[in-house]
Amino acid sequence: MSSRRRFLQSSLMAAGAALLPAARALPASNGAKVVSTWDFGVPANREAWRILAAGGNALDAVEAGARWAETGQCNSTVGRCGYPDRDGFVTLDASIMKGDGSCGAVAALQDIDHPISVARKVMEKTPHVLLVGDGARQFAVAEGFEPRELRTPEAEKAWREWRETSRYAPEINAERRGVPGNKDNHDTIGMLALGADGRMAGACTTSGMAWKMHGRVGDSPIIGAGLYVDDQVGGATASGVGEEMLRNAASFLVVELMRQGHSPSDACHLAIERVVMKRPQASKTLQVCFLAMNNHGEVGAFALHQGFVYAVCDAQQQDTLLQAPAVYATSKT
Ligand code: SD4
Repeated sequence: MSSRRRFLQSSLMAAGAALLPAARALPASNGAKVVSTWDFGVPANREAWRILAAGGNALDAVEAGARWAETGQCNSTVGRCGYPDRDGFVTLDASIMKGDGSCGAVAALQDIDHPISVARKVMEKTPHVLLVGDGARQFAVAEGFEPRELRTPEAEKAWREWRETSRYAPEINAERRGVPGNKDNHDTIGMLALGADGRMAGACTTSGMAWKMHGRVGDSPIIGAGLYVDDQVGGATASGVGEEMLRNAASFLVVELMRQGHSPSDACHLAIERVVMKRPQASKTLQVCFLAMNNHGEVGAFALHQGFVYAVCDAQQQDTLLQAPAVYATSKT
């Protein structure tokens, strides 16, 4: 089947299809909204919504949602339980950004299970935007974060199994496709929130690509790649193989496309087309996903390959999970 036909088919199949109905509705309150990547975005959004529904701000909301993803679940792609790099180290990346341009991030952080909160401290307490490696860890400890072992027995077992082949080949939506022994090697949480005051914030946190080279940093802690927010326009976040987002300054690109008048959905679609245009062959085997929300609370998403889902929560709808349209209907070509 031609790529074009696959694209049309998947767009028709996937566009806006609600996978889960709204479970319950809170009293319409304040125009606040939170969105996040993947299915674990549903419980993460609930944490963020608790804050927004009580009139709290978008920054506190995204930090709370991301913190839930980091420790409230045991997931091989975010925070505690994250899969290690090829040398066996769990190294975490995270960024946080307010719509006024304030931002903070950490990369290749070890032994600290809430990188998103360390990123917030970088934003609030240092003159810098990004701290990495040992320096990030030292800063976290000085700020009162308790170091702990992040590598779980399950992650260690998966790593030992992986070492039998030591093959680095990110699978598209691996867990969802039931690929044996290749669980969830990319599923970052990216979250965007709009507060009742019209201010926005975003957070992005991940253990990065499983089995990456030691020292590899992905898009998630890089402002403009894995996350970008501007109160004047809206925000965008990304998931998937971070090298593609880095090459394209992708989240910034999505926000700038919205600034030019594109809807969040069109902006994500155009950014995906840019990824394809840059590396047409690689695009057939990698997953890249964008999620955007403008400052009116309109939401859109687009992925290279079908299977990217995102969660939406506001006063009218909680626990809503939507499937993003994609260029390729199948995860393998
Ligand atoms: C990275 N973008 O480190 C992250 C991984 C990810 O879905 O998003 N996985 O490249």
